[in-house]
Amino acid sequence: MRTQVVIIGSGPSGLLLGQLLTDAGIDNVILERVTKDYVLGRVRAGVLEEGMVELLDRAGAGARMHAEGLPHDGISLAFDGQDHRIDLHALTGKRVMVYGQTEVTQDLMQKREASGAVSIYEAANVLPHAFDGEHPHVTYEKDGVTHRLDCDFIAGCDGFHGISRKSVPEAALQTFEKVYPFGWLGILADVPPVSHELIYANHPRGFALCSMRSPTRSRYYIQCSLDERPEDWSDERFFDELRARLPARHAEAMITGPSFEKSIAPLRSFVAEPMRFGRLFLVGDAAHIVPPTGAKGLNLAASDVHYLFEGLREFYLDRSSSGLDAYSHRALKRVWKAERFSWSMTMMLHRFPGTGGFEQRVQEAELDYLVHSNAASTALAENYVGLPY
Ligand code: RFL
Ligand code: PHB
Repeated sequence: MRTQVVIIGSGPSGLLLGQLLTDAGIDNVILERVTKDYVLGRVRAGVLEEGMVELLDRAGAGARMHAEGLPHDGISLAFDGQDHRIDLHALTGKRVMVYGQTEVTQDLMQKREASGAVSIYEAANVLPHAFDGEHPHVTYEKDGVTHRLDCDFIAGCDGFHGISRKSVPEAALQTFEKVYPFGWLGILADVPPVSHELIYANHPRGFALCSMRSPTRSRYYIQCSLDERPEDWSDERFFDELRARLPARHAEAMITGPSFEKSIAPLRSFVAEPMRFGRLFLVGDAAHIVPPTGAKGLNLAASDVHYLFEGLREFYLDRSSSGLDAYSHRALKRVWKAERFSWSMTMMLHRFPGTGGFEQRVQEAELDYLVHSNAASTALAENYVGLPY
């Protein structure tokens, strides 16, 4: 079998790239290791930048997001028992959209199905080959039979643990990594959110985040140590700890209820350079990871897709390789700015085990400066709503 672009991974990166290519008349096949339901069951990001909203519209997958998503004009930083609102819209003229990654994935899957483009789920042992030459191919197993897909290009959209990055010779890859000494324990519960905007809280007991998926569904997180287990956290214990980390007026107003998802995510910063090896391109989490504090993971995947799609479109429609040649450099420039922002939000909002009094005072000074300086608030807002592509 032959196609123009093989996409490894049916997460948001792979699906968005696939849809843009299909709409441009560029043939592509998606190979996914697990089932569709498994992909849809993963609860992850919730905040979309305007750039991503525009890309979903361009892919024709934005209708439900506009109907059901929640546009937000601001966020709150809570510390010292007080809320401090950052007016994203007043400071930048932009807003963010709160709409779950699960919904984005579902909308893109539906669109792909309607377009008739091929996705192969439960494809085992997916392996990219010969991508350093002109004629790459990908092999995979389905129902015990080995298949070969010849193609022009391979897009590695297979996340941090995928095979694409691992297939690149080690000497060709430079990696940068920072692992943080804590995780986030997150829950989903069908209770109204405590506030209609997100609250990022820095408290002596640790960081907390109040987010949401809809006016009746809340997504809450608390910083936890890496040896915690979700099963040791009853809903009651979770909500007690969350309330203890919030300003009194939120703690008192919080409506609690049974959670239906509870998990711990470790926090990591990671970048692999470059993002292109011959005819293999790394996209999204396959190339980089950010801690979730800046809400950037999914949005970076979208900007990578934008740069790669433009490169492929130019290659097929304008017969020019310049966009593909520029892909790694263009994507990495934006990736590193989001890495910096996510790292700085993480450092500013969490309590670090073993931190001395000096670092603690510096953190307090930074928060105080941030909310009282128009310049500093604007810098945060500009990064939070997303830097231009
Ligand atoms: P994904 O979503 O990981 O999708 C990759 C897909 O590739 C498949 N795959 C393979 N397919 C074929 N062969 C193989 N060998 C394969 N190996 C893997 C996988 O099954 C999967 O379907 O990557 P993508 O598309 O680049 O999208 C990136 C985003 O998912 C990611 O940046 C965000 O979800 C990160 N992230 C968060 N970002 C935020 O902005 N806010 C959050 O709150 C947030 N929470 C999270 C997160 C990521 C998490 N991970 C990675 C464990 C919470 C978690 C737990
Ligand atoms: C979420 O809603 O899951 C969410 C929102 C903002 C973040 C991280 C996660 O910074």
